[in-house]
Amino acid sequence: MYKEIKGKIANKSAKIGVIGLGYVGLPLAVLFAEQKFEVTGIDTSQKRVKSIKNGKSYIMDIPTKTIAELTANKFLDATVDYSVVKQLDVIIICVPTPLSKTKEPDISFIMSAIKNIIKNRKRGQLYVLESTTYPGTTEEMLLPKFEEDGFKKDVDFFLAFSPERVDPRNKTYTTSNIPKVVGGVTRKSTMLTRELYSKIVEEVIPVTSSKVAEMAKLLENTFRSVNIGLVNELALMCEALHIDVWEVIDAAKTKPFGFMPFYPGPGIGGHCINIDPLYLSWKASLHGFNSRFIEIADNINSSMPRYVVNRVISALNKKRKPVKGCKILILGVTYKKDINDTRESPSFEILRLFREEEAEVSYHDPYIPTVRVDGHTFKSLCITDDILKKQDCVILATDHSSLDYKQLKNDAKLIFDTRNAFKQRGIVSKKIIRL
Ligand code: SAJ
Repeated sequence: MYKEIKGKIANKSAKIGVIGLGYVGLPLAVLFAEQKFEVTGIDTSQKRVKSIKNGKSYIMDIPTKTIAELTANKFLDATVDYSVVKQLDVIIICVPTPLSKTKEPDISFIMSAIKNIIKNRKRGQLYVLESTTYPGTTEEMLLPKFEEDGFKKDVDFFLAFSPERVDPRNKTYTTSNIPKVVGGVTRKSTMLTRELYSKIVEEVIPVTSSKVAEMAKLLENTFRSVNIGLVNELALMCEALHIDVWEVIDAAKTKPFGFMPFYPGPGIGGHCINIDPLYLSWKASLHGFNSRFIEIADNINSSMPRYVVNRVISALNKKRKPVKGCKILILGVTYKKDINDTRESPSFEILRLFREEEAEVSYHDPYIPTVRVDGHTFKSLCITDDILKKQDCVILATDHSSLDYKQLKNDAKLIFDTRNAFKQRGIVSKKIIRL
């Protein structure tokens, strides 16, 4: 079986399935299809499947022209029907791994995909999990499932983990030039997975187990969460010490080695940095290990929305304006600039907190027409001089490049800048206060 599937990967006759056609799965499917593999995407969303079948892209980084060409040339197809699995040789799983309501790992999407694969599998297939998860998931949760009915690893199937490192909107680093770590449940599985990804990625890094590959990914994102937590705490410290934290960071980053700048902000959004570390701390806690850095960073980062609201309230107090009834405009509800992803965005918490304070709160985001917070639907306000002049405070929560920073500075009475976006553009004014 090993020689057979290795040969199919080598001559690109291997039929590839990608489960989960989101910002990770679709670019991956496209890359294999562009290398002339026959790729079938499997997704639970009829809408996504229909869009691909109609040659249309729904991912900002993939032009519709690419999808149209690949589907027309039959290198790319999509379906909601798992029965296609029996015709496939390689299946890559890129489904979400969120947190449950109690902030514990929720791998139900992975396990549901595995169940459907097993119902339709054939001998000799390679399975690769890309969804970010806690160390041990592949070996402890997936391997026993694939070994059911007497199937044997390295004989009847191959299994590996390879972390996704997609950074949406990043023009420099794309799926094909970001080094790819691969770790199998056996050496043969690692080698096979390395063969597979070498067809689409410039550099593939084999490691000795799926656990190492799972852990490497979590280190990458925990590193970010902890350092963002550190710099958020430094921002609070500098406020107390009357030191400009932004100038401190700019000075520190002149050190050409041994330092990497992170910046304070209104909190952490997205589906990676504030979730992945909690997958790690949860797993560690099962082994009696208390990951203090992860916990402290999560506490600090989660407290930033409240800190922003408190800073604005005290700025309004100085102008003898009680926050109740004040007009507050939040600029940006996506979790980072120039993207249309609002998942876990701290702006929602800021909106919620100002509603609690009975302020008249609204938002504007060029990418997001409406949002729902606490059952209330907000529509993105259209920015006019008049609207800006009526605000008691404008909060810059997401520094979208397309915002008109000069107009904001001219018309707003008070601006709270959580991203140092104005100073970065050479715009300084007494009415602009910074995190
Ligand atoms: N943030 C800060 N200060 C910083 C950096 C980020 O407050 O110095 C905030 C952002 O505003 C955002 C959140 O943290 O709300 C996450 O930002 P991020 O830049 O880490 O962006 P993500 O969540 O899209 O992280 C992804 C990750 N990619 C993958 O997991 C494959 C991460 O590993 C990348 O390093 C990151 O993109 C990136 O560098 O853009």
